Amino acid sequence: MHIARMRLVHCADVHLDAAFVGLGLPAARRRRAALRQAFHRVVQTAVDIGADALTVGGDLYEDLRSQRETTAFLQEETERASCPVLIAPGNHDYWHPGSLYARERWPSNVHIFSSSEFTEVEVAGWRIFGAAHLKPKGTGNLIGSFRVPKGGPAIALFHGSERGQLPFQGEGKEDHAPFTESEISKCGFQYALMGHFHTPRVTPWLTYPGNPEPLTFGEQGARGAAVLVFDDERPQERPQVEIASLSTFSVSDLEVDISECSHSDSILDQIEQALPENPLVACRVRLTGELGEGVRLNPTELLARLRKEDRSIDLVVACRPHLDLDFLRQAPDARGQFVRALMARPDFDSEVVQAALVAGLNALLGEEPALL
Ligand SMILES: [Mn+2]
Repeated sequence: MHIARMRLVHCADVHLDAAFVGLGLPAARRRRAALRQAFHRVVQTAVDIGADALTVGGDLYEDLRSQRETTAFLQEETERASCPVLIAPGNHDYWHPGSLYARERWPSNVHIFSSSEFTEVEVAGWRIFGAAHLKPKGTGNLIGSFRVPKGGPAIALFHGSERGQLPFQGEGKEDHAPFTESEISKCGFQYALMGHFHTPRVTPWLTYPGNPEPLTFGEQGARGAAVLVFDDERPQERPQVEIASLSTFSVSDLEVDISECSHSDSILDQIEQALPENPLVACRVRLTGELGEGVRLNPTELLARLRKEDRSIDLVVACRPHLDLDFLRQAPDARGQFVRALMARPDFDSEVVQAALVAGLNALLGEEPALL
């Protein structure tokens, strides 16, 4: 017998313990704390709405980086959900005998799928079928050859790349467990609860909730978990899906023109003025314009000064150096020879040759990697 409605909270790609490469240690630590807060809020959402289950579409944590504390945190939080918690491991938290999933004890309300074949769990009279990644890469199509056994409406829960969406999800997103949306109904599923793509996406057949807390720059827009309401009195109707915004940080891209800066301290001032006051906005600052004559710019030094406390800041140096090429090409040493060789190239104005010019001159002058 079915209970007419099923309410689920669905999240994925929390990436607990992520490295946050390039932000500096204090900021990265703060961001990892925010990942935990995000999952805490996901659980709280399930508690608040009295969800029938909390589903996790993989990449809950990062296997290679998982810390001992992560286990205790997850055990406590999943128990607190006080509803069934169904976890379908992904490529970052793939199930293997040494994984947290396999070697730790989990509260009795937690079900971790441990086979790459779909297996069934009943939730409030509904059938949820989950499958797991068993390796960090090279997982093939999990859904294609599966056929849902006869019975009531069935919902799939797994981590995978819907092929039609790859172009939307940015470059560098690996094709883990690829499948196409049309396979969902072909297998006999009514709907699929997904993980892997970090941009939230809701279609009539599937939901990618996205990561509940931004992991890299460019991940703009609301981040959180999906709240889904299924109604079996209208099985042909799609579930109602809402993305609840739960993140602590937001990410922002700023452009700062440093052409008017007359010394390195004024570059620092200029950036600081542009930064939002709210320290929970992570900023990627792109420096543009042309450096004034004699003004030195050392991005490493600048970042160290900008990252007061645990602020999440990154710098992209896209400004042109001030170079007196007429003077430099006449230098009677390796510098002159180097500049003349580059100037003779037909692609001298290209970005890559300009970057080589600056890097080469820095090297010849025995400077740290920095702009002149
Ligand atoms: Mn993934």
